[in-house]
This record gives sequence, C-alpha cells and structure tokens, in this order.
Amino acid sequence: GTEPDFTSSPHPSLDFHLHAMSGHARASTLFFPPRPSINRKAPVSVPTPIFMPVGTKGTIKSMSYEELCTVKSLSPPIILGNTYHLALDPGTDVLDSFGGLHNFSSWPGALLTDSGGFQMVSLLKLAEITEAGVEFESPYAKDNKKKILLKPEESIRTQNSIGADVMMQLDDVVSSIHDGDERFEEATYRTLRWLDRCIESNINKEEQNLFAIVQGGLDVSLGGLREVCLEGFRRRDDKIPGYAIGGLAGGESKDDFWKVVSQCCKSLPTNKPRYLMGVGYPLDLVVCTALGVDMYDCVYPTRTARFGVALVDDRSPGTMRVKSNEYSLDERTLEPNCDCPCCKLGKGYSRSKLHMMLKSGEPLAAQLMTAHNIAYMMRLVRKMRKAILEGKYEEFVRSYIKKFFPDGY
Ligand code: PRF
Ligand code: ZN
Repeated sequence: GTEPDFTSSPHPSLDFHLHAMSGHARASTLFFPPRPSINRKAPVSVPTPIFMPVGTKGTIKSMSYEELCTVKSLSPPIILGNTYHLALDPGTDVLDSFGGLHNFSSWPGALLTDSGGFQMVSLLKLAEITEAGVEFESPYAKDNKKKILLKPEESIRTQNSIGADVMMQLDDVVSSIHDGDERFEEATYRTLRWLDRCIESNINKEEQNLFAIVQGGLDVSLGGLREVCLEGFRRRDDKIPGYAIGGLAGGESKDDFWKVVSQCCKSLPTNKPRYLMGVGYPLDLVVCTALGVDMYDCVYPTRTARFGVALVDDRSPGTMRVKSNEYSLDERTLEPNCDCPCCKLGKGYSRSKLHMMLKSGEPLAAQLMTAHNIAYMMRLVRKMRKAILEGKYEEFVRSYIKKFFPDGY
C-alpha cells in the first residue's frame, strides 16, 4: 500500500515504503508523521530518489519559502540545514522559544540537519577531533578565539532544538585523500561509539529520526573498514531508522567513489532509506541511484546558480555559463521545456536578459537561476523515479549519459 502506517513501523517517526526496484535502483516513499508541536496536521511524504536542496541556515539562499512551496516545478518535499550554523545563529535559545526551525522559518516540509562536525572540519580546518568531540575555535571575533567543543550529545541537543525530521549522528570525518590508515581506523570505531552516544541523548525519538553515517575510507575489501562500520551498524539496526554514506565526494577518484557506494548499498538493509552525503552533480545522482542510493544533498545546484551556471540537459557536460558572451544576444530561455519561474516553458527570461543581469550583479538573476536549477534537480529525480517504477532504469541511465557524452563515456 501507499498509505503510511506508523503503528506497524518499528520507528514511530518514519514509515518507509519500498515500491519498486529496477536493477539495484529503488523507488520508495518516506512518510514523516503529523507533528502537532510544529502545526503539521498531515503526514509529509518524500518520494525517492530525492535531492534535498541545502538551506544551511534554514533558508535556501535567495529563495522565499512562498515561491519554493507554491511553484509546482520547485516544491522540494525536504530540505537540509546545518547544526553548526544554526547553533551559532539564531542559536538554541531562539529556536527553543519558537518551538524549532520549522516554526522559526515557516517551512512546512520535511527537514534534515547535518550534525555539524563535517562542516567544522571542512570550513575551519582548525578543528581538532578527540574522543570527547570536535573542538574548534569560535569564528566570532567577540569570542577571542575561544575553544568550543562540539560533543555528540551537544550536536543532538541542538538538533532536538531545531526539531529536524531527520538528524544526523556526529561522525568522525576523515579526508580520504589526506589522511593515513591509522586515522581511518580510529575514525571508523569512533563513529560507532559516537553513534551510541547520539542515540542515548535523543530526547525526541517519537518525532525525530537519527540516521547513522557509514565511514571507513576507501577500503572496500573483505574485513576492510567500511565492512567494520557496516557490521557495527547491523548490531544496532533496531535503533537506526535510516543510513547515510559519508566520507565521499572529497576528491577521491570516481572509481573509488563508485566502489564504496556500491559496497555500502549491497550491505545496508533494504527496508531503510540510504542517503549519500554531499553528492549533487546530476550525473552522480543518476549513477548512484543505479547503485541503490535513495537520497542526496549538495550545495552545488544552488551555489553554482548564484555564480551564473545553469543546469541543462542538451549539452556536454550539462552546464551553461550564462555569463559567457556567447549568450549576450541569445533570445532563448535556458531550457525550452522547463516550466520553472525563469523559463516558463520558453516564455520566460531570455539568456540574453539573464546574461545582462548576472554581469551587473542584479539579485533577481541569482533568484531566477536558483529556481531553474532546483526545478532541474526536481525534474531529474521525478524522471528517475518514473523510470524505476516502469522497470526501465537501465535505459534511462544509458540515454542520460548519451545526452551528456554524445561521443561516448
Ligand atoms: N559526514 C557528515 N556530513 C557530510 C559528509 C560526511 O561524511 C559529507 C561527505 N564528504 C558531506 N557532508 N556529517
Ligand atoms: Zn528553467
């Protein structure tokens, strides 16, 4: 059936229905229950495969929630926020007094928050990781380089204040191209220990799902660290409503990347969602969905929009640099068949107009380009889902790659 049944689900805060598979690719629906505390009266459903746009501080940059929710071509059912940024601003006092981020920012859909450790490690480079947690220098001048320690308990406490429908565990993130074997081993076991501390400290299990994050570097061999991590999670599976694959998209080769994603998907349970963190190139979505991934997030589509790059289907490598002078007199919209607020099925803003606005730094250009790229991603995941439901995903992958690489891949 396609109606949620939270009573029969082992996790009262998430009901997961797998509808169809095409090869390893999956079409499913995540149902999040009604939540009176945030004035949510009906369940929120998230069809997969899904791409989650990133609203680091609770807003997708340059987009209003009104436009995001009421324009049918956009309407992402779930977006992503970051614990680290939200803890600093607006902070847990404000979030608590509003009853969470859904209320504070008037977001009616589902919300997922990343735990904060990865953002600190990737943003600050100054973070020091110990068994206690991730220690970093406050980025605020007023704090005079004060050291702040983000513990697993603290990350979950903040995510409970945010009220996200999906919370991520604090994980020990290692750079797959900079760190050595010993560091990977330490990080893998620590990620398992931190998961237990996160599970213990979640005070809102009825409404907030805590996902585990598979770490373990690039070693996919039998008895390798990815397997160690996955085996550790199997022993805790009854406490884990969903899984993420972490530690990728950090500069490793595509070959390594695909091998790890494939191995994780083969080992993860089939009855729970799988989320590949920080991945958002359209082609990666198409390929990783074929390997069995359900959920994705990345700043790429929205960030690149603000820099004047549109995602388009009809050329290699699938992007259009609208700032380039070749578009200064181009009367066509970005994509002829796109029904986003920018293209309006060929009746919207011309490439020439967008080109001019981007060159002069007009904020409307960032808004329109962002809308187009979100519409592109939402259309892509809808097409993937349709192909999976029809049992034709392999053909879909072939024709998608052919469009990108007409001369061969
Ligand atoms: N862990 C967390 N967030 C992430 C990642 C991770 O490994 C990635 C992958 N590099 C993106 N975002 N917590
Ligand atoms: Zn468009």
